[in-house]
Formats: sequence, structure tokens, C-alpha cells
Amino acid sequence: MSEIILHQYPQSPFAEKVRLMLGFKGLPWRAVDIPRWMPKPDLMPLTGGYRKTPVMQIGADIFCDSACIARELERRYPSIPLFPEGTHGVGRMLGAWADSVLFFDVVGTVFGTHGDSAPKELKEDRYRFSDGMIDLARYKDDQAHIRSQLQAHVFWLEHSFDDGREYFVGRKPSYTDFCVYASMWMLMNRVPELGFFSEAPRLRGWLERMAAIGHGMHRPMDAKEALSVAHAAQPDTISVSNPDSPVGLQPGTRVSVSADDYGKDPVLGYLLGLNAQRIVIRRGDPVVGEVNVHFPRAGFRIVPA
Ligand SMILES: N[C@@H](CCC(=O)N[C@@H](CS)C(=O)NCC(=O)O)C(=O)O
Repeated sequence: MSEIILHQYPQSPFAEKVRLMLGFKGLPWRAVDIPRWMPKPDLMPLTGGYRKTPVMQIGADIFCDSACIARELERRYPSIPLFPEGTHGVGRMLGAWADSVLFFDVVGTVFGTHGDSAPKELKEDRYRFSDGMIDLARYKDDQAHIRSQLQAHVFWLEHSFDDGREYFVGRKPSYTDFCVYASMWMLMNRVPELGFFSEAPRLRGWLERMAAIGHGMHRPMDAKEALSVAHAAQPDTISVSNPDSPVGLQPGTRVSVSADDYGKDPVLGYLLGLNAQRIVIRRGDPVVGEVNVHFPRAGFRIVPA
């Protein structure tokens, strides 16, 4: 079976979410380090334009977005579940809150505190990437408000443990924990001096339990090797259908898929499958040949191309 290849870089919190999920499931994986900002010449042949981090590759199947990666890891390797019974709905809902609201509290706090020392390329890239939302000067000016939002949300997190539970949605780690961990990991590592955890002892205990999960067995892979892996592999046969989809697109239609929040670069291809949770397209590329590109349904726009 093809190896799990994660296209990532060490500082990325969403990559950290996936690294820890891989460690939790005990899966060996290969790490391709990608650039932190554009251009990303060895990623584009695989994704067709999607540039966010991380991206998972298994053979000629490419999974964009950590939510999509989590779903696929669960589908292929269910024995240690990320979505134990009862967490499929609430786990994903809380995860989506952590991946958006909580994440941007932390981004605003980190970049508003240390933005002056960030590389110029990073500042410019993130400003363009987010259509002006990630604006380090604005974050700096608005620090009091941003930090007060983060403080309010850290309070919610701390009080989630009031009934003695050890994880957010039950007695074992599940998807929500990995989503929240990504942002808390960034906060803990990038602005420890702000003391956000000083009034949150149970959150600190949870952070230690989560960190102890680790990243599992992994080895680096050269980006060019990952391209060869895709070229040599056949994309999976997909059977996903939803004839009642509100967008009314039929398999085989040429479509454009893009994130609807930030990093909206479109990916073009032929629709293979669409349902309430997944979008899968097939695209051809001179470097890697035919690949399937997978996206989550929530948070992605699909239109005829
Ligand atoms: N919804 C996406 C968000 C990913 C995301 O925002 N990643 C950040 C890094 S942590 C990013 O792409 N930054 C720009 C880049 O890496 O080029 C996911 O869950 O994977």
C-alpha cells in the first residue's frame, strides 16, 4: 500500500494537528517540507493550485485541508478512532470553531505581538493570501481586543473540564482535541510570555497529555520523490454521490473548487464525487499525470468551470 506523505512545515499549527493525529493512530508517515510562503513549485503539480498547509498524499490521491485528511485517515485506518461513537457531529462542530475562531484569535495575538520580526515575504504573502485579513499592523493596533477574545475563549476551554473529563468530548482524545491543540500549541510556543495558561491549570494538564501523544514514526521525503510517487500511482476509484446536492452538478462536469474563507486559489478538474461531506475531482498534470484531489464539503465553493 502507498505511504502516507504529509506536505508540511514544522511551524504550521494545522500540520501539527495532522502530525499528532498520525501519532495517535500509530501510522508511519513521510514528511515533505514545503515552503512557508509562495511559490510552492513542487506542491502545485499535486494540488492544481491549493496552497494551504498541510496537504496529504497517498499515491495519486491528494487530500486538501486537515478536516479532509482526518476523514480519510479515519476511513482507511479506523482501529484507533478519531471520531468515537457520539462525536461525529459535535466533534466536527467544535473542531470547526477551533479551526476558525480560535485559530484567528491566536494568529492575531502571535502576529500582533511579534509581527515586527516576521520576514517581509511572510507578511506580504499572508496579506495577499487572506485578502487583507491577516494584516500585521492592524493586529498590532487591535491587540487589546484580540487578546481579550482569546482570553474569553481560553476560559471556555478551561471550563470544559469542570466535570472531571480529560478530553473535550469524552474520556479519550478525539478529533476536537487535535483541532484545539493546534492553536494552543502555537500559542504556547510562540507567545509563552503572555501567560494565557496561568489561570488554566486543567488546560495545561490537557496540553501535556496531548503533547505526549507525539508524532509517531516518520521519515523525511524529498519533494521530487513525492512527485514521482504520484506519477507512478493510479488514482483511486471513487464512489461518492449525492443526487440532491443543492449545487446540482453531475459527475464529469468540469468544475472549479476553492476555499471560501482565505487562500481561495481555485483548483480545476472534472467532478468525480460530491456529497454533504466530500468533494473529489480528477485532474491531469504534465508532471504527475492523473490525480484525484479531495476537499471537505464545508468551507469549499464548487462551481462549473
Ligand atoms: N482549513 C485549513 C487551514 C490551513 C491553514 O490555514 N494553514 C496555514 C498554515 S498553518 C496556511 O496555509 N498558511 C499559508 C501557507 O502555508 O502557505 C486546514 O484545516 O487545513
